[in-house]
Parts: sequence; C-alpha cells; structure tokens
Amino acid sequence: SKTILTYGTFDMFHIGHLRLLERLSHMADRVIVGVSTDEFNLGKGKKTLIPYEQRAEIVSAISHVDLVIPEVSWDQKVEDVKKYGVDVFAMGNDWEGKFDFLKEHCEVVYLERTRNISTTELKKSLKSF
Ligand code: C2G
Repeated sequence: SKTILTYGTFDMFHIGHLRLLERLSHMADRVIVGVSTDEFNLGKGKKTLIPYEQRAEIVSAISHVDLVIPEVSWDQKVEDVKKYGVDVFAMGNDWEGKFDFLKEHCEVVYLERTRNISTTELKKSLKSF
C-alpha cells in the first residue's frame, strides 16, 4: 500500500486545506499529516489563532486523514519519511522546490493551491466585522 505525507499549520481550517487533504487521499492508501505545534510556529514567526491540540483534532477528524503527527522542527521530515515508510511527500506549490532534498527518500509532489482562500485573508476579512 502507498503512504503519502504532508505538513501544515491548518489554522482556521478552510476549504483550501480540505481540498489538499482530499487530493492526497486519491494519491495513496494512507494519508499522514504533520500538524505544526504552536512552538514550531512561533519559531517561524507565525502566531496561530487556534491552539495545536484543536488544529490536530480537526485534521484527525477529516475522513481522508489516517494519522496526525506533531511537526516540531524543520529537520524531522527525513526521519518521518523513513519512520512511516512514506512513498510520496506532498505540499502545496507555495512550497515549490523547497523540499526537493527529500527526493532521495521518496517521491516529492507540489500541488496547486485552492484559489481565493487563505488563513491570512480570512484573518483580514474578520477585522472588518
Ligand atoms: N493550501 C492550499 N490551498 C490554500 C491554502 C493552503 O492548497 N488556499 C495548502 C498549503 O499549500 C499547504 C496546506 O494547505 O500544503 C496547509 O497550509 P498551511 O496550514 O498554510 O501550511 P503552512 O503554514 O504552509 O505549513 O513544514 C511545512 C509547514 O508546516 C507548512
């Protein structure tokens, strides 16, 4: 069977996140998602609105997702690919090329992002309410 792995923050879960996870489920039999911890995000200078536990629980509840693991560092990807026997690593194409170093361990694919939605935009539009 085929295993696919992706990572993300999935803050304020929206249709762009769902579409990505749906596509992963059509590409493999097992979908593993690394959800970034609040500390990891702080390290990226990113503040998350929804705490890790809730973001992880929401992603786990998506039928297309088989396993959720915490993303705690930039350096865990190779270890995770080996540990879970990952065949394909996939990310939205806003990351195009950034994870090509994984090509010696698994297939690497960058997928089209869903248009007209992002957590950043959602936060902005919330301000006008
Ligand atoms: N995404 C998408 N379409 C959107 C918004 C997001 O396809 N309109 C995808 C992103 O490309 C990413 C995934 O959904 O593959 C999760 O998006 P984010 O939560 O924004 O992930 P990010 O903050 O980029 O974290 O180590 C990698 C990082 O953890 C990725």
